[in-house]
Parts: sequence; structure tokens; C-alpha cells
Amino acid sequence: MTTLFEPTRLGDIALANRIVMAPLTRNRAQAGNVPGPLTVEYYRQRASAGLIIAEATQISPMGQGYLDTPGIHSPEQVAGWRKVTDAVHAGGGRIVLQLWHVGRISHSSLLPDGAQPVSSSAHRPNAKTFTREGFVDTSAPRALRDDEIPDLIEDYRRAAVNAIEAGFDGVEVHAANNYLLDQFMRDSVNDRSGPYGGSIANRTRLVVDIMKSVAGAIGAARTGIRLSPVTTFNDTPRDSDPQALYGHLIRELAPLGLAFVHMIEGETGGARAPADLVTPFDYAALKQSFAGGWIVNNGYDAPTATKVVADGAADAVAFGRPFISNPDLVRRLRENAPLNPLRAELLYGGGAEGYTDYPALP
Ligand code: 8OZ
Repeated sequence: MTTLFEPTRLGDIALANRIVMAPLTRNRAQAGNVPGPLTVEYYRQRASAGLIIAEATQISPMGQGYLDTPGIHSPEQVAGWRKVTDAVHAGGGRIVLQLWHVGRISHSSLLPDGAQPVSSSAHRPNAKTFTREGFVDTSAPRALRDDEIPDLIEDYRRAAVNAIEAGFDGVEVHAANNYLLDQFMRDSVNDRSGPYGGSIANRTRLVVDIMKSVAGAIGAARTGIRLSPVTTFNDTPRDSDPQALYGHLIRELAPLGLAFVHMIEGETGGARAPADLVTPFDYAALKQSFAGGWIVNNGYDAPTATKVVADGAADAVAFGRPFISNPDLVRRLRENAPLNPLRAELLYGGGAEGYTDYPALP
């Protein structure tokens, strides 16, 4: 029986155990959206994870949607991240970077020259975002033109190359939680015509093209993707047929030889089996058509994580909030030790408090 504490490989990335730190937005980047010394310390403390998926990081200035999130598009950001990856590697860990474009989940005050956010279509969500002025309604987006798509794909490719230059072991493309890539995939948002709208093949085209471009630049065996087929997070309804949509996507991605798929099961940070979901989503059917690594996430604890790995239903399990409050989560799970409680009011923004001051076991 495979346990959480056995090594595994996700493509070219060798993990000492199957416990993954999920990507977690903390809004603590410094001037220029550069990760600073506190961020180095935060990730260093968590290097015993089999794999750290570093927080969502904008691929370009237009990809930002919240205050003080880090980027991977400037030399200063690459240098800041280099200190993070060096610290994690010195601690024996592995770390990949999550590549992020928020699309319509943004506010003009965060964008270059007060620009309008961009999306697949010009539909404004009821979502809020966090700016210098506090929580505000997101700004009305405009639809990207087809002739802007090549530059967008290039921004992802460039960000992936920057991530490798910053010492990351790979990247995870953020195609979850209703940011830009879900805004293209879901028919609840995308009402385009042309090559990126209409059929499932057209709506998934952007994501597939990005994955091909990123994998071509840094190697498929260092490239993963995160998905959340049924989440309504960020005020975004589900697709009319999530099973067909995300099933098609996985079948398109399968031949690329990607390192992993990282699956958020159910509502992000909420119900694993949402009550309003009439037909349960069949995650196993997706896994069946994908030969690479399979990471699962959302509300796992020691018994359920142990079981999903023992059953062979996943290669690794990602933990989010438990990793925020327990830098030594791997040891605590192994020793069945109690977990520190989370101070939720300290999740977003601020300094060391609620970030680097959670105690490890003595
Ligand atoms: C919480 C707050 C801000 C951003 C995600 C990157 O949901 C996020 C995020 C989560 O993937």
C-alpha cells in the first residue's frame, strides 16, 4: 500500500513525499510586486513538503487582479524568486511557480495606465477584488481581440522561461477558479465567435495553445496545470456541461506528456460535493485519459489523503490552509500531531504575523 510519505515523480520533478503545498495568495509582495525576505522565510519553513506550488503569480502587468501579488515578468521579480527557490532547494524541497492571469477579476487601479481588465467577453462579474482602497467591485472588462491572443500566449511562455531562470523546478498554469483561462473555457462567460468561442474545441483552444507553448519552452515534464471543473468561485456560473468540457481538455492535453494535473474537487475551499450539482462530476473519468501525475486538492485531511493515495486515485495530495498554519505539516501528519489553528484574519496582506510566525513542533 502506497503511503503519503513515499517518494514519487511528477514528470521530471522528484518528490520526497506525496504531500504538496497548494498555491496560496498572501498579498505580501514588496514594491514592484517582488517577493521579499519574508516570502523567502515563509517558503523556506515549508521546504519539507514533497512539492511547493508557489502562490499565483501574474505573468504580465495586465494579469494582476489584487494588491501586492507577486509577478514573474520583471528582472527584479526573477531575482526575488531566485532567493525563494534557493532557500527551498537548500532545505531539500522542490518548488514550482503558478502562472496566473486574472482576466476580468481585476480593477483598473491595479492595471497599467488604468486599463480595463481583459476577458473572453465583456461581461462583468459581481465579484470584489482587493485594491489600495480596500475591497471594491471589479471593473467592467473588455473582450480580447483574436489578434491579441498571440501576445497573451507569448506572455505565458516568457513567464515560464523566467520561472526556470528564477530556479523553479517547473510551473503550474493556473486554469482554475474562474480566472482568465476558465473565462475562455466556460460557456457561462465566453460568448465569442471565431477560433476561441463557440464549440468546446474552440473554447479550450487558448489553454491548449498555452500549454503547448509553455511545454515547448521549458519541457512538458516540468509543466503542470490546475483545474476546478465545478467551482463557482469568483461569481462565475458553471459551464453548461463541465464533464464534456474538461474531459475534452484533458484528452487534448494527454499527448503533450505534462508532469501533472492538479484537480480542485468541488467548490474551491468549500463543499467537495456541492448540493446544487445535479450530476456528480466524474473526476476518475478524467484521470483515466491522462498518464501523467495526478494531484488532488480540497478539504483533505490525514485519513482521506491517506486513502486517496492508497487507492491509487491520486499520486499526491495538495493541502492549502493547513500548510499556512503548519510549516511542518508533513511531520505532523506522519506523527499524528495536532495542527495549529489558522488565523484567517491574517491571510491576505500584512507582514510576518500570520505568515512566518506559525510554530513548528519543537
Ligand atoms: C484567494 C484570494 C485571492 C486569489 C485563487 C489565486 O483562487 C486565487 C486567490 C484566492 O486561485
